[in-house]
Amino acid sequence: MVTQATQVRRYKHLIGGEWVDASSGETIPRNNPATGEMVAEYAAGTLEDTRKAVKAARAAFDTGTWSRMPGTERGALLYKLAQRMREEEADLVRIEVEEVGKTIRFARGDIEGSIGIFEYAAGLASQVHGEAYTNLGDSYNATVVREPVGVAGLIIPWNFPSLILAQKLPFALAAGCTAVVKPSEFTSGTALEIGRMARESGIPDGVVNVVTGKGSATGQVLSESPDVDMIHFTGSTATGRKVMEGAASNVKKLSLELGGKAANIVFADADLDDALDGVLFGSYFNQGECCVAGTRLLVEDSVADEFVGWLVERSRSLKVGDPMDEATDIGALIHRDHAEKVLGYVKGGKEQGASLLTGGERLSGPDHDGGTFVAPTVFDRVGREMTLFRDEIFGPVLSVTRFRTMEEAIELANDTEYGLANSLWTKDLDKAMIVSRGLRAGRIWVNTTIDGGPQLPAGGFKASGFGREMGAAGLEEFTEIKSVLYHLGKREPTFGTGV
Ligand code: TXE
Repeated sequence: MVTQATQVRRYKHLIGGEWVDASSGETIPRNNPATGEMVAEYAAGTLEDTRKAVKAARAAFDTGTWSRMPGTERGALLYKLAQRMREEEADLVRIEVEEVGKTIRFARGDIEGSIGIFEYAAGLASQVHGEAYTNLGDSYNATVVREPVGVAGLIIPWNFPSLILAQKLPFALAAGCTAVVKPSEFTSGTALEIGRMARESGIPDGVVNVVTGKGSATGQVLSESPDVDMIHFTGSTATGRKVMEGAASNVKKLSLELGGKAANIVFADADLDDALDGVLFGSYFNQGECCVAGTRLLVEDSVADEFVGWLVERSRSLKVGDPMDEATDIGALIHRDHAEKVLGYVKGGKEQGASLLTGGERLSGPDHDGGTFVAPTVFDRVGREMTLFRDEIFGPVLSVTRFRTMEEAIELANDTEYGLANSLWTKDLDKAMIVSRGLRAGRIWVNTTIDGGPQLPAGGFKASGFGREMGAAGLEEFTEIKSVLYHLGKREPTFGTGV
C-alpha cells in the first residue's frame, strides 16, 4: 500500500507580500503521482497576475531597500531564511515527496542540500566586489563594479523543485536582485512555502514573489516582460528556445540550464563495485528524472558482459513503490503522460533493434496501483544512431554501448547535442585527466557521480544552455559589470585645437 497524504494544501500567489487568488479565480489541482489522490491546489496564474508580480518586484528593486542594503545585512536575512527552512524541514520534505513522487530518502537529501545552498549564498552576499585600476596614467583612476541586474524571473521545473530554486533564488537575492519565481505547475508547494518563510525572516515585501500556473500563461509573460531584466530558466531545450524568443523583446539577460544526455564511462581498470553503484545511482536517482542522469553507460568491451550482468541483477533488486517508505529506491514518475512518453522510448528502442535486458514496463498490483511507476530498465547493444542514445528520456532507462579505446569513449560521450555532465570511472590518473579534458560538458565527475557542493558551478555546453548556477559564478550571473573611469585634474581639450 502506498502512503496517503494527510490534507490538501491550498495555495495562492505571493505578490508584494500578500497572498492573492488568480485573477480568473481558477486553480490547478495537483495529484500525488504515487497514489493519484489530490494533495495540493495552486492559483492558475494569468497574464494579469504575472504583470502584477513583476510590478511588485520592480517597485521593490527600484526603491533600493534591498539592492542598496549592506551585503552583510542581506546575507544575515538569507541565513535566517535558511534556518527557517531547517525548522520546517520535515514539512518541506513531505511536500516534495507528495508533489514530485520522489522517495523520502532522496527528498530529505534535496531539502538538506537546498538549505546548505541558501547558507552558502548568504555568505556570498558580502563578497560582491569589483576591481580598481590605477595603471591608466596619472590622470585616471578606474573602478570596475558589479551591480545587481534588477528584476530576475526564475523559472523552475518539477524534478527538483526546491533544489533548483535554491540554485537560483538565494544567489539572485545575495546579488541584490528582486525576484519573481515561477515554479512548475506540478510542484509549486515548496517555492510558495519558502516564499512565506522569506517574509517571516524579514526579507522586505516584494523582494520575493511567487506566481504559479502554466508556463504558457506565466513563464512566457515573464520572458516577454520589458520590466524583467533577466530570466534564469531550467527546463527542456524546447521551452528554453521559447524563453529566448520572448527575451528578445527587451534583449534581456538569460541563463538557461536545459536538457542533458550524460554518459557514465566505465573503463576496465576501474573499481567496478564503485562504478556499478555509481551507474545505478546515476541512471535511477530521482526516477531518472534528472538533467544530469547518466543515462548512457559506455563500458569497455573487455569487462562489458560481466558488468552488464551485475547491472541487470542489481536493477531487478531495486525497490520501486511507496515514496514515503524509507526503503524505497525509485518512486513515481511525475505524471501519466510523462510515463507514457518514457514507455514510448522503450517501445522505440525495441523497434530499433536494441536488446531489452530488464524492465521496460509500467508496474501494477497492490504496491503500485494508482501510481505512475516504471520498472528500472536496461537496454544493451544500443547504437549511436538510436533514439535511446540521442534523446533525453527522463525516466529510469539506461542504455549500454560498448567501446574499445579511450579515444572511442570520448568520441561516443561527445556524440550528443547536449553537454551538461559526464562521469568516468578509472584508477589510471592519466586516463582520468585526458578523458575529462576531452569531454564537452559543464560538469565532469571522476570516480563519483551526481555529487559535489554549492561551491561548484553547474551548467551546460552546447544545447544544454549557457550561464552557470552555484559557486561564485552563480552569483555573478545576477550582476552587471559597470566600469567607472575617473579623470583627475583638468582635461586636455579635444576639439578646437587644430591649426
Ligand atoms: O518542461 P518545461 P516539461 C525535460 C525533460 C522532460 C521535458 C518536458 O526531458 O521530459 O523537459 O518537461 C515552464 N515560457 N526537462 O514540459 O516545459 C513550466 O511551467 C516560459 C529537463 O515539464 O521545460 C516549468 O515551470 N516558461 C529539465 C518550466 O518551464 C515555460 C527539467 C519547465 O517546464 C513555458 C524538467 C514558456 N512558454 C524537464 N512553457 C532539466 N534540465 O532539469 C513552460 N514553461
